Amino acid sequence: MKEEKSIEEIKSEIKHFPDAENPYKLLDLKLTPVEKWAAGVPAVIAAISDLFEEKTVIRGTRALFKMNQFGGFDCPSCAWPDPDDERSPLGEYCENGAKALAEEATTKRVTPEFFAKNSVYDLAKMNDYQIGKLGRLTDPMYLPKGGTHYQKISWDDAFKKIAEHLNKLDSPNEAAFYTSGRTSNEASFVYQLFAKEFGTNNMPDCSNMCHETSGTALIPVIGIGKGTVKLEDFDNADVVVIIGQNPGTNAPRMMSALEKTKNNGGKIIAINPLPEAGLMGFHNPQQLNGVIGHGVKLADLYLPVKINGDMALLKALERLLLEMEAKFPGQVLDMDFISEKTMGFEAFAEQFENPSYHIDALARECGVRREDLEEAASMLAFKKKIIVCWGMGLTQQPNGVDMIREIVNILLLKGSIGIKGGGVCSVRGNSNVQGNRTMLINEKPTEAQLDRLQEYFGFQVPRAHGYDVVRAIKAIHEGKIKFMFCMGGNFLSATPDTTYTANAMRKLELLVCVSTKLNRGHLIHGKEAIILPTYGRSDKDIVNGEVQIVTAENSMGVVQHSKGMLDAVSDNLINETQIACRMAMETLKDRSVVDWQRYHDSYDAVRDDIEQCIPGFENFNVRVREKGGFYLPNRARDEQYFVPQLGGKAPFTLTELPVNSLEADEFMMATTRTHDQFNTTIYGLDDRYRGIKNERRVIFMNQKDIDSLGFKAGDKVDLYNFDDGIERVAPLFVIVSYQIPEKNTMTYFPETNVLVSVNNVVKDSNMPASKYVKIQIKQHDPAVYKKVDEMLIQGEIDS
Ligand SMILES: Nc1nc2c(c(=O)[nH]1)N[C@H]1C(S)=C(S)[C@@H](COP(=O)(O)OP(=O)(O)OC[C@H]3O[C@@H](n4cnc5c(=O)[nH]c(N)nc54)[C@H](O)[C@@H]3O)O[C@H]1N2
Ligand SMILES: Nc1nc2c(c(=O)[nH]1)N[C@H]1C(S)=C(S)[C@@H](COP(=O)(O)OP(=O)(O)OC[C@H]3O[C@@H](n4cnc5c(=O)[nH]c(N)nc54)[C@H](O)[C@@H]3O)O[C@H]1N2
Ligand SMILES: [Mo]
Repeated sequence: MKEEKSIEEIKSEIKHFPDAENPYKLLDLKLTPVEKWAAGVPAVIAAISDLFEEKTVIRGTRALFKMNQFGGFDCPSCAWPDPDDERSPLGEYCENGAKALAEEATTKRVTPEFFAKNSVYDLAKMNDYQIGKLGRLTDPMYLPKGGTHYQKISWDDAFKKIAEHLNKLDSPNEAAFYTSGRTSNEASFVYQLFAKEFGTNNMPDCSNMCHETSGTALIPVIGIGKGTVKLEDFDNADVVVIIGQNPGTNAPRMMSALEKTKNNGGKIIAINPLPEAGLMGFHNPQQLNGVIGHGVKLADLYLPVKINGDMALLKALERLLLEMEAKFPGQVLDMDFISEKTMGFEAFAEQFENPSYHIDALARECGVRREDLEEAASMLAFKKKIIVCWGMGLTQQPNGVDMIREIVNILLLKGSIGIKGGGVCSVRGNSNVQGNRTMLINEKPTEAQLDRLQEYFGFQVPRAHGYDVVRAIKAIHEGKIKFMFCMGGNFLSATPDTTYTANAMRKLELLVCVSTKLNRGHLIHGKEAIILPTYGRSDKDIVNGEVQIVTAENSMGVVQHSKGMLDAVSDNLINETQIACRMAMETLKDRSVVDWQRYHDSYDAVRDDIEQCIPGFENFNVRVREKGGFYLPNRARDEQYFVPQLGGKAPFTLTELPVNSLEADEFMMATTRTHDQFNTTIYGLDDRYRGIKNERRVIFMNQKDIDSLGFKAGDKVDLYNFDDGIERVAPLFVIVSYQIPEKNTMTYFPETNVLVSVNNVVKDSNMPASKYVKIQIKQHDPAVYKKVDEMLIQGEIDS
């Protein structure tokens, strides 16, 4: 296999290598019809052709059939659950799962020879798409102070350097330990235990950008920070509401669940500024009628809400439900449930005396016609089995916590939580992000959790809360964090305010990234940097000669095992659990009271101790080997027992309507995902369902706004944000005319993260509000490049 490629060779292989003079040169955008159906034949073809491109056909297809099967491995893509009982013989995978697998199963390799040939400076000129296509990392690499090239380092020496850096810090709180959401339960548990024994709760994680808002919202109102439905509830639901989520792209297997809802007579309401293909219709690729038939129409009602208009919309629905209850007493609201299981109903109902809560005012505010709001309310009025699903469209709004509590208010009115066919469904993102939290990866663990660890292990656990993602970025800037360890992820590209964050990362004394593939986060680095290569979910993870199982928790609280089956691309990889153990042993040495070697040698040993420290894992090693795994306890779901401090009741929450004002020249921008990416991993350059081919630097706009600015579709523009009085610019985007509410725009992340101020955060959860960014749109001016932070493209500049 030829591996030592030069940049020149890569250039010739990868289409559209950026031009150093004009780094943002546009590709050749083609518009195709916007699709009204998700999945189906093109999906399967696209999936398979992706595997071909990666030259991993046999490896890939063999693996594809093991993915999400009993005894197989868990798809590394999203966190949507697998059916508890039957698994499709055609494979429980989707187009995007196949793409994720193709990225991971690639046999292309990024070797020490490759790093010797290509400087960090040159590599950083590539974009995320190109970097991702280089292949899997094969060996630990080290970038010395002032170095231009990453060099091979032995694992022993890498751990020595890490330990040296950690031990010379003035305080353990000068270190931060980030986690992305793919890390297994076993690795997560060991990793957080090390951070705590080292002495810090600085554990920012991708939840801080994803569903932190959901947890923050739910714990005080239903007593648990997770959803309350099981997959089978979708079979029984009367109505499923999907708000701020794009299932066709980001949780494609959810489409099969929605299809069952429809087949059983349930209805779907979709609330989204964009009429996403996956909300409108579905062809099931795993059923013959899906392949050749007409598919299923999904949304019975589509409400084109304005960005951040959801609160007004939810309040309108509540007001209408209260009015209907007055007309049909006892038939619309569940008064028994309200009186027995909730608190604060009177104050809740009274708020609707506020004149700004008049239906016409609320309709104007959310941008949805009054008739449509009335239709939505009447679809809910006489039904009880209601599921509300949400995603980033709500959690990444400044008032996301309030909006999710407003959803709970509606479900409390209807008595719909903790019943068959009803409940809350926060659709998680990364495949084990929920499990990471269950394993105590959290910058603010509860006292009870810490007490239990302290009691079991006998060391003094740190009690002070640590930094979340946004606070960590600021702390790095201020010199309060000097060492950062990233267990997976792409911290630089995933986080907001890219220029600001990049400048922070350069100040770190040491940045360590445990990764499967090279990404931008390795190239905008600290004064020293280390890359540690590891296994992906589909790889065989061999310890003491045996292929191991690891466990993960899906979006519905099911813990299942996963067993990789592909031969690793290099024999110099180490699994994440062993990496954490070796870091712990080398750093803490005799200071430690934990038997790290025991964990290092056996995942079963880790699971035994998880069982001792975390509720719900009784008999873990036995139960996890059972077909389909097991559900973690969830009293809200199973017993309608909500907040313990309130005697198990759930309180109604009084929230406020946000004030959404824009200046005449301002537009609201939400950042979203294409159908061809997994977060910062860019599989391809299309967004097929939205009709975009071969370009990511596009901005979706309403035709009226395009006209009022004097532009035409296809015009080139630069995007600006001026939060906190700082000019932020994302150069060279192409205007696409789209069905989107006026004054609203949509772009793709990570390209527009540069426009999201680090101070633009969600109240209470402190997540970046990356779906609520005020921008100005100006005609493209080539002089803009002078304003762009060239360091992002051109490598290190001393700070
Ligand atoms: N293939 C694939 N799968 C993935 C991922 C991926 O990148 N690729 N990422 C994974 C991760 S980590 C996550 S968190 C999930 C994310 O999955 P989603 O939550 O679906 O994420 P997004 O694509 O960011 O955007 C969701 C939707 O919010 C809508 N939206 C934007 N603003 C508003 C608003 O103000 N109100 C409403 N009602 N809607 C709004 C957008 O139009 C979009 O349809 O997917 C997971 N699965
Ligand atoms: N503007 C804007 N920003 C956003 C979002 C948005 O909607 N808009 N979404 C946010 C959300 S929801 C999330 S979850 C974050 C995601 O933030 P992250 O989780 O940090 O980012 P990913 O892109 O998922 O991480 C990809 C990298 O993980 C590594 N990797 C993949 N598999 C493995 C593995 O098994 N082990 C290890 N160790 N490494 C692995 C690879 O090197 C790959 O390059 O981004 C957030 N950022
Ligand atoms: Mo996420």
